[in-house]
Amino acid sequence: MRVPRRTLAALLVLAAAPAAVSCTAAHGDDARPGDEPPAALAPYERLLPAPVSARAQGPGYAFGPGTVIRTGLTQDEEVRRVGELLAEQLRGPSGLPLPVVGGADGDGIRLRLDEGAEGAGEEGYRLESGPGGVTLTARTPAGLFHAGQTLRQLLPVSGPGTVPGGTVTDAPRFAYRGAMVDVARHFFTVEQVKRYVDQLAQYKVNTLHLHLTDDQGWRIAIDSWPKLARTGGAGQVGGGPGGYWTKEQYRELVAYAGERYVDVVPEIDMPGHVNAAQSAYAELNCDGKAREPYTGIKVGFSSLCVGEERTYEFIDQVLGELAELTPGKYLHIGGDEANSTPAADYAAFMDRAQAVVAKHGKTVVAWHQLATARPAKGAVLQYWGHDRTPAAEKAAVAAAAKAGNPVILSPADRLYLDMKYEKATKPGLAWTGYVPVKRAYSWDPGSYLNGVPESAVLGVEAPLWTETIAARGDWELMAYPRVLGLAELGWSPAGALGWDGYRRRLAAQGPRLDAQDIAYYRAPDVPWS
Ligand code: TNX
Repeated sequence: MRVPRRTLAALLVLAAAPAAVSCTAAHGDDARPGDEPPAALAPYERLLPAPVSARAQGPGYAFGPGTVIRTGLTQDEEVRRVGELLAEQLRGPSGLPLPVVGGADGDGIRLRLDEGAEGAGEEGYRLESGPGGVTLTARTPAGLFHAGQTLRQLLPVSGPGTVPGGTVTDAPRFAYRGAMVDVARHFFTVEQVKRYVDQLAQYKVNTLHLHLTDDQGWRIAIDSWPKLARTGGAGQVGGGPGGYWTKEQYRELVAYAGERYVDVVPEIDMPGHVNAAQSAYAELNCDGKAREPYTGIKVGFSSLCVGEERTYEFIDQVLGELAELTPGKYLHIGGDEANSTPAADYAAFMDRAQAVVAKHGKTVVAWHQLATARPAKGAVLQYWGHDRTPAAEKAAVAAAAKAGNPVILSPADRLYLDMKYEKATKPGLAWTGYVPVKRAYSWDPGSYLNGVPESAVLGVEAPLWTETIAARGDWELMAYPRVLGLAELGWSPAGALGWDGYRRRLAAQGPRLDAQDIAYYRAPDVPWS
């Protein structure tokens, strides 16, 4: 068996480790309920996601009133911005002034862009801490941003402190590490979503997928079809007032996410899940009659009119405006649960929808049902099956992966954040069974789907469907702590994964989540302090 180079590097660090050196690679898979609570982890051992390698060595850097953040000699605007954002993030908990200055020499936190930094890739970094300061080195500003998030975890949750001496060398396993929010079933404001972006970016999640439309609501303003948002966005599940985002608000969210190196992937779900659009525009129905607004939680009853040319003018204009608003390379076109669209119509519709995405210069993402039709070259399939998904469906995904279509893994019985943890969980659904924290984490994306090798896996994503989630408390209860498991599965090398180590790293995040006022579920098999 070939040992991936990064894992090898981690093992070498372990093998070479003198007593003072610790490594985050953690093995063993079993929770042992009757055990003594495990000893507290040292700072370099508790990083989450676990880095490729980390070792503590020598004295550290006293992070105090005199600390400055130095953004290097190159006067790079973006590096300057990364430095400013890091200062802002560190000022809150530490209470220090942390001025951001140019230059590279002198004590403090030093951000260094080094295009030759070996092994760092697009997002990797190196962090070195000693008495004179902490140096963050990366090939890209994104790498420096991730390094800064690691630095945050090496500091105390509150107050000034010492960054222990040592080195972290790190890079992600997968390029796509995503979280999805369904703002269609229940409406959420841009401010609420920004809060999630902040929380996720600190754990190196780099993609925010927005499920913007569904039977119950249309949440994004489209100039050429103004009633989509105004009429189609008026309601939500349960009948409360819905809402929608203006283009300005959407742009603001995209920019905010972008500054945190989180790409936005907007989704317009079709040809099913379109009742909200069909309630706003009669012409989107084959019978020419507007639908009633829908406030229930059934799926699979609506379909665009596949034989009608006006349908394609509609998707061209909607996707055109969305492409124009979105700097990222992906547009998600749904394609799931089209139970009211005959198979041949579905395939014909998806052919045209994919062509529209290409025409507007973007790459298609769709739920994995697209594999049962004709996925375009390069179209990304988002797998949301589970242990009971029919073998033929899985085989279609494997065949598409073999033909070159990348796969995002969102197994519903692992990564669906709307699944209840256990019987007593108040919000949530349970159609895949319960998903405790251990189950959400304990699987390997690189070998999960038969016939989908690691090289075909673009990454992982945890969707938060909101049929039963209407407020921040429930959102956070369902997302946390499971979404941290997603972050680690997406980032950490396979050799660093393992429940026993993970549950201890997770427990160590408890005080951080508390300090950020995140309402997480205190899973009983995690040794929270
Ligand atoms: C399946 S996943 C759906 C959603 C629901 C979700 C509830 C997928 C592509 N479709 O429409 O909200 O289950 O868990």
